[in-house]
Amino acid sequence: WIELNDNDVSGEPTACRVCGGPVRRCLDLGRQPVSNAFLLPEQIADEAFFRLEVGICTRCTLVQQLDVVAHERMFRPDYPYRSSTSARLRRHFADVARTLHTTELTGPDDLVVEVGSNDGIMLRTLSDAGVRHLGVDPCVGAGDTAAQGGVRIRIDYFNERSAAEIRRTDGPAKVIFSANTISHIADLGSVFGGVDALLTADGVFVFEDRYLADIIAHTTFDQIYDEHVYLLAVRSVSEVAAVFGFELIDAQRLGVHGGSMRYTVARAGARPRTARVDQLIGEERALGLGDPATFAGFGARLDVIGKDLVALLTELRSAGMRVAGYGATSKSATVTNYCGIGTDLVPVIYDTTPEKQGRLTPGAHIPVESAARFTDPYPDYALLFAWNHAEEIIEREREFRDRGGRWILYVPDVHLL
Ligand code: JHZ
Ligand code: ZN
Repeated sequence: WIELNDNDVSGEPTACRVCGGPVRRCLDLGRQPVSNAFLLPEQIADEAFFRLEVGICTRCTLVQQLDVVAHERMFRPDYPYRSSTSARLRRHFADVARTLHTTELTGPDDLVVEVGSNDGIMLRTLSDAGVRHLGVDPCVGAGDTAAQGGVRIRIDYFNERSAAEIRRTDGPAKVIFSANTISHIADLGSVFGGVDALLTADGVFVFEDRYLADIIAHTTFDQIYDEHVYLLAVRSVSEVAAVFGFELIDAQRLGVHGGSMRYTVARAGARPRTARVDQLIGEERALGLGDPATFAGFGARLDVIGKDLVALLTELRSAGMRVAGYGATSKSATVTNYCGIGTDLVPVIYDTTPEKQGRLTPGAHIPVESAARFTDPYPDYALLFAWNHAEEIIEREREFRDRGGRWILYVPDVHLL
């Protein structure tokens, strides 16, 4: 498994993964596990850790991890995350599908390919509508669920090789879509190479990802974990696209995952660029998103959150209160491991995902139990790791609060609900 990278502690800038420019280190979140590697007790001895450090390229402004976990270790056949556990996301991706269908997939035989199709949350709607489609995802478990829902799946990584094969068998794609996957792929050259091999001359590559400006504004430091190799913004995506002969032609803000952006990319010069792109780049400049100093403030704020959270949990334990976690998110790996929160402070985390239940969380080794057991009996306090689904979860579990329970949230600061 992975070792901390000891030869990489000199503080010297390393080269940007995309443009080769100098990378300034700006944040160190310490020793972290593979965020979706939920463990059986006998697997603890073999657990892997890496150093989670983030830097910013002073040339193209791309925010990137310094050490990257190999994708085969992250996106394994038994990768447990399932997009469809959230009703809000099911609605969101049904809307995405309908929009793509009416705006881009207008020809009778147009093909759409999704990179990282997970359990088919988006393609299901297009499949039902009879649109020619293919989901590409290396995770067998999620892919099987998608296939059972009528979605055509290729269990594979998306890159030049797989894209060229798809083009041979299915022809070019009018749309290549992806949600919360592009930032997970360290080799962006392989992604754009794949898009180049597969996309029609006037097609679009549309992808969604958490937005750096929202991460900074709300201090959602837990969005930084192994899978999020890049924290994308409009300026950096625009630069990255240009490196590979593409152009960012539109960007649209989205509310999901605590604030995201939908990027629309086309071959350079193939489509007009909307005014929104330059407008957003101007706003990012005003926010200092390309400036390493912005991250110093972010680091200071996240340390306050961490200290406040541990202080609150320690106080509740001393007072004999029962505390439980809710939502065994990938994000929770960063929170628990950075703050040193283990079973002494949070003895259990409830979660609806069967693939995570009966296992231990990475690094912190907190047992995950079925969300059905949350009521049995209710804890006094519930730490909401799935804060991005707060509305949905608090509504479903409203009896918890009715009976005097309180939710603990830690973004944008530690507070009770
Ligand atoms: P959620 C994952 O992040 C990983 P995570 C990945 N890197 C990424 O970018 C995003 O998704 C898209 C549970 N839950 O969505 C289910 C309940 O128990 O915040 C999940 O385990 N009850 C690809 O893992 C977790 O919470 C509920 O009612 O941070 C939510 O995970 C709901 C709605 C969820 O993503
Ligand atoms: Zn760069």
